[in-house]
Amino acid sequence: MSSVVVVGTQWGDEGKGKIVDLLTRYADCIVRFQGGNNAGHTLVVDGKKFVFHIIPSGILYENKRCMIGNGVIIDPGVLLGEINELNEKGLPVTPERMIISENAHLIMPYHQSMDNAKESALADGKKIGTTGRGIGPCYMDKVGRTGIKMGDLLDDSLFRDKLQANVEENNFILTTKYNSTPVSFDTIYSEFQKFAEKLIPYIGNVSVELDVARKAGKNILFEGAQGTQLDIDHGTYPFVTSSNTIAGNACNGSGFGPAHIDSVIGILKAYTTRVGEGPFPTELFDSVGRELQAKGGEVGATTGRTRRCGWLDGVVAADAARLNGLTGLAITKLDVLSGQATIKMANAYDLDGQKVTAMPSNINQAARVTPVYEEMPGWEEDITGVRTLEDLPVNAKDYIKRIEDFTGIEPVIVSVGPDRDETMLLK
Ligand code: 2SA
Ligand code: GDP
Ligand code: MG
Repeated sequence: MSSVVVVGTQWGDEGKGKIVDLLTRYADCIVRFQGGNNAGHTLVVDGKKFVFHIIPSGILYENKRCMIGNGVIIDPGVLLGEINELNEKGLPVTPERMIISENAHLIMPYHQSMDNAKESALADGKKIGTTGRGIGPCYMDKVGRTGIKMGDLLDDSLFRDKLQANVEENNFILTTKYNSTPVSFDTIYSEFQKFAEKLIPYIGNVSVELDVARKAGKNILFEGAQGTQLDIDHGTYPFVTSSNTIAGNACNGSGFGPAHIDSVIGILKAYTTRVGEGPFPTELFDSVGRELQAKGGEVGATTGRTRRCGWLDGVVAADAARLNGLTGLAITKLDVLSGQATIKMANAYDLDGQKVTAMPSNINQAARVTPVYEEMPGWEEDITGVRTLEDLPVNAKDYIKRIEDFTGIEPVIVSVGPDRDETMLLK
């Protein structure tokens, strides 16, 4: 295995949590490199469900090192809540098991206030449909060089000064532009002193640790969050999240050199979902869409919002193959398609009478394209109990083959249920 990156190929919620959990058995270190607690990664082990927002999914295994890289943004209250919840379930999270980069930025209460104020102020059609977790404003401060880093918790006067300036600036905007409630310096300061006490033992240099691990021949697994079409540069901008979600950011977001990455696994849901606003060419508004939503349990793992559903989009999959340099595919939720008489996959878009084979970067064009579909016969059988490719119905096998031929990427995992065991490892 050595160094493997796992990314979502669509709009997130492809089943990354499940696949990362599965691959963790071969890994020594599991690294989150972008996003924050907007992510919701669900794992089911022996019928027990876990949802992680910040902590790498690998935490369920013993003797693994979980790492939160510099590219991640951290809401300390949420992180401590997640740590406590795991402790209560008898899965202790300790500094021996987890390290947090000193360079990871903190999501502050005013980031959440700004996220919600900005969204409320946008007209329908312009709203992004954010998770309301303060993601955009936190990354704005990071890029604007005013952000507060995890490591600043170790230096009280630095933390105090930065907080003072940020509270002043954010309160000005919150009150004058958005007519919203200001935040209190004193409340935040005292709350963060308590957070610091608990989190300081976890803070360290993730890049140095990764280097030592790599040189010692350890296997490293990078866990992406959200998906390729939500990438700040390459996604359906502005209906995206505020980080780079593609595989290249595994390096930037953790301090690991690109030449040391060995493979990139793209998680591809057998159909498509999107939560939040923005273009979704293969979206279904009919009973098939509703069936996929219900059967797939397509509800946001963080916000509980209903996910929009549609057919598999080959254009999106091909974009993901290129943007991430995919070396393998993990096809998930194939079981959800059982019972569909006909299955469709978009193999191109029609844009004003022209055929296009990549997502247009112009957002109005992306919203206007119509999918060009190819149709395949479906299968009736429940396939959740199937454990080898050979035992799948022939039409399900043909569907997998078609995805492979279209994307040029070999499937390495097929998932037929949420549980760790409901999986076929093909390699
Ligand atoms: P944000 O909050 O600024 O990152 O929102 C910007 C857009 O990114 C989308 N986004 C997501 N899409 C899918 N899954 C995500 N995680 C949760 C989940 C989402 C949930 O696992 O289900 O519970 O609603 C995620 N996080 C961000 C978001 O919907 C906006 O379109
Ligand atoms: P992530 O954000 O990519 O980790 O995905 P989420 O956890 O947000 O959403 C994926 C959902 O699908 C979760 O509820 C998983 O338990 C579930 N899931 C994952 N793989 C499969 C599968 O193969 N079949 C079915 N039916 N559910 C799956
Ligand atoms: Mg999710």
